[in-house]
Amino acid sequence: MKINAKKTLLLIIDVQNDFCPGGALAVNKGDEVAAPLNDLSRALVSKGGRAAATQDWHPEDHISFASSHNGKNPNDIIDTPLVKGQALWPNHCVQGTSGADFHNDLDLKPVSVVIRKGFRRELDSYSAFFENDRKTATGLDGFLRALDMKTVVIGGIATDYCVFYSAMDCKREGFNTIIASDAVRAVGYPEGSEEKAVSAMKREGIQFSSSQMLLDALL
Ligand code: VGL
Ligand code: ZN
Repeated sequence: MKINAKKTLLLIIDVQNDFCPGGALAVNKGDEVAAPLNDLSRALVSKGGRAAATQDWHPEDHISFASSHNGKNPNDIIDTPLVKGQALWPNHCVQGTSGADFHNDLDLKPVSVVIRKGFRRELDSYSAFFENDRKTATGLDGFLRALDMKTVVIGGIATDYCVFYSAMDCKREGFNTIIASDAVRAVGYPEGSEEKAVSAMKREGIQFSSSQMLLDALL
C-alpha cells in the first residue's frame, strides 16, 4: 500500500476528556488513541498532508441528554422533531467545560481545522460530515474538496458511534476511507455494537490498517 500524503487528511474524532477514563461518557481506554494519532498527524503534516479534529460541543440543555427530558434515562431512545431514534446520553461535552476539552495527550499542533458538532440544542451529530438529521452539513466535505483530498484516515472515539457515522459518510461522499485500527476505541453498548459497526464499515468498502502500516505507506 502507498498513500500520497498531500492528498490525505487525518480525521481525529472526539478525543475529548468526557470520552476518556474519568469522563462523563467514558470509553474504556479512550485515551490510548492519542499516541498513534499523534504519530500519524505529525508524519502526515510533515509530508504535506492535513489533520482535522472533531469536537462534540453541546449546549447544557442539549436534546441528546437524558436530563433534558422528563422521566428519561441514558440509553433510552426517543424521537425528536428532527431525528427519529435519537439515543439519550449522560450530560457530556458541554460547551466551554473541561469535559469538552481535547485530551491533554492529543497533540493539536499539527491540527489545522477543528469541526464542532452537535452545537445546536435541537440537533445531535455523530458524523463529522452530517448532523443526525442527515441533512445539516458540518462543512468538512467542502473543506476536503477545496483541498482536493482523496484519502481520509480516521481514528478516535467511538468506533461504534462517531467514528462509524463519520467513516460511512466519508466513504459515501467518495473518499478513499481508512480506519487506523489501533487508534479507535468503542462504547460497546448495546452489546455487540462494535462488531456490528466494524462489519458494516468493511461491507461498505472502508479499509482497516494499523497506524504503523499507514506510516510506512505514506509517500
Ligand atoms: C459520541 C455519543 C454521544 C461519540 C458523541 O463521540 O462517539 N457518542 N456523543
Ligand atoms: Zn455527544
